[in-house]
Amino acid sequence: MTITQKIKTKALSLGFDVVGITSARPLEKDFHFFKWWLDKGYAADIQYMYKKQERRENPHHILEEVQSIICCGMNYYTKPSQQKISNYAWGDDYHDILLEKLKQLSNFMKEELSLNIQTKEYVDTGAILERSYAAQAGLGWIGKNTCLINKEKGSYLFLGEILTDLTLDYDKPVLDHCGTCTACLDACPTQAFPRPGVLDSTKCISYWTLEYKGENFPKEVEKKIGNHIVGCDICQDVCPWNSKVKVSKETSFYPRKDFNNPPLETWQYMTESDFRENFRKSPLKRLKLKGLMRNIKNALRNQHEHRK
Ligand code: B12
Ligand code: SF4
Ligand code: SF4
Repeated sequence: MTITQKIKTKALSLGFDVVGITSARPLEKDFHFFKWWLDKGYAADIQYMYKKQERRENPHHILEEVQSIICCGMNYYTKPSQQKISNYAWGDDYHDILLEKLKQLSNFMKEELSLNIQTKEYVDTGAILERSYAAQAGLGWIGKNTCLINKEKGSYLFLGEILTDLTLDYDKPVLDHCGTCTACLDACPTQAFPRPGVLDSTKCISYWTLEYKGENFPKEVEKKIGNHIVGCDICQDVCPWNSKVKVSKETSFYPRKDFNNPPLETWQYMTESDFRENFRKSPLKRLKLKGLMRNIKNALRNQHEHRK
């Protein structure tokens, strides 16, 4: 087995569902697309998207000697989403779970393969074009809903990567399999896609419920959010490539008690200490009690108006 094969075999045995490797060279076209997207205002007021641009442009600004990016994906699908809390947020925080596995993979390379290498692991929060490198590494194609989709595993995949100064064998990108389908574009309740493959965060429910920091939603978006509390999965739920997706092997992603059908009427009276207790290790922690309450109250208001 080559070193590349040993690394990939280990990644799969650690619980990743897909793994591919690509050169760490800058992806100029993707970075230009990213800049265009920012200039159009499609990142809304997500502050971290405007920072550390040199790192997004060239991963050498993260790890000077970087040669390769090992891209890993992990299926997080647990059940059809209830449209209130998005699938990704039902269990433990994916950042911690994937990061731990990436660190184990780096240790394997250093200790068991005795490689004298540098590594830097990221899951979501690094200023790196994650979907672009994952697509270069052959993990899947970028769908019209902007998600990375794998032909066998669908798009409910979290992405994480290891930057390393080791040179490895590289994978090739795969073909686009969206074809003439437009299911995601048609199903988006807020028309958040100005065109296929472009998402305007200022219209996306995921942005409003997760990233927007204001105390109340602007009047014109309140209703559009409907009964969503955390994120939104609609443009993935309708994708035919997710119709046969298997449930994740990672049990820590499975829904916690109450998450399948959250008792909003009781949740709205949650105290700080209830919040800390209920959402320990959960991605909902990031919303803080204030953000969760804003979302719950809006969802309840919309539910009541809908019933009238
Ligand atoms: C900001 C952000 C958001 C924003 C904006 C989303 C967006 N589509 O850009 C908001 C808050 C809306 C969001 C929502 C969600 N997010 Co998010 N998000 C990010 C984050 C931090 C940055 C994404 C980004 O750079 N956007 C800018 C646009 C321009 O980039 P992009 O869509 O990724 O496209 C890149 C490539 O596809 C390529 N490309 C695309 N089109 C074109 C066209 C041309 C011509 C070229 C050359 C290149 C090119 O270049 C782009 C730049 O790299 C990434 C983590 C990361 N560090 O990358 C996670 C990430 C994209 N999010 C993720 C997830 C899971 C979600 C949600 C499902 C969460 C939820 N349930 O609510 C939704 C999905 C909504 C959707 N349809 O995308 C996953 C996606 C995994 C996957 N399989 O694709 C990521 C990768 C986090 C992770 N590590 O797992 N997210
Ligand atoms: S996550 Fe929801 S609101 Fe955002 S683009 Fe997809 S379907 Fe539209
Ligand atoms: S729903 Fe159709 S168009 Fe949208 S990402 Fe899936 S295959 Fe592509």
